[in-house]
Amino acid sequence: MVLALDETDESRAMKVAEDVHDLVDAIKINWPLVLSTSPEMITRLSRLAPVICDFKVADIPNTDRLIVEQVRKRGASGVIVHAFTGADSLKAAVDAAEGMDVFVVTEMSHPGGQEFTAPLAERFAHMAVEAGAAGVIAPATRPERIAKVRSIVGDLLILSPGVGAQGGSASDAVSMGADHVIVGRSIYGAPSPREAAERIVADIRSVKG
Ligand code: NUP
Repeated sequence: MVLALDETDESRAMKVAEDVHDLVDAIKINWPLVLSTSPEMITRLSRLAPVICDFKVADIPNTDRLIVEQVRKRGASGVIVHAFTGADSLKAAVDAAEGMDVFVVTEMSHPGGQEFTAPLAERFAHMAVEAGAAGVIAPATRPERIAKVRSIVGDLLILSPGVGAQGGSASDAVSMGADHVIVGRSIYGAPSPREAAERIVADIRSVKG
């Protein structure tokens, strides 16, 4: 399970990370936390768990390269990028990542994800394979789409957001082929983040063994 730490209060964010770090496979951080604190958070959190920077990098190849290099220098283990910018941008991101994992967004989990990303999701999945990405992002809110993406990406990693607050279920996502679910508000917004994380881990174990 990947914790989406979109908490914007620095001390609360650190407290949640410290409380659950041994239960998670990675901590995913997005612009809200980086902008409310500093990029130094990437380095601090990476002492607790591998950090994935969900910056949805989507620019020309040179800018993608520059962003990915900085993410890597801060100590992240992964970065999330968009594919709609084209194969050249995606290749630049993968080349700049060196040992870091690049995850490519396929179909987004929110309702609006059906407008533009869903019709192109399979193409994005093929692009991820061709570019040599480590994995893709596919929606836990539409688990049947995870299965479709799995049929394209083979043994690439699939990370699935949309569990809990967006209505998806961790066990459904994993049954349909997700390697890891991404969970934010249902954990960091819970009265006991650790208990919430334990419930999700138990739900995943119920189907994964
Ligand atoms: O399609 C996506 N859906 C999504 O929710 C791609 C994402 N990267 N995310 C991110 O996952 C989103 O930005 C947030 O950080 C996390 C889900 O958080 P929550 O809905 O569990 O709070």
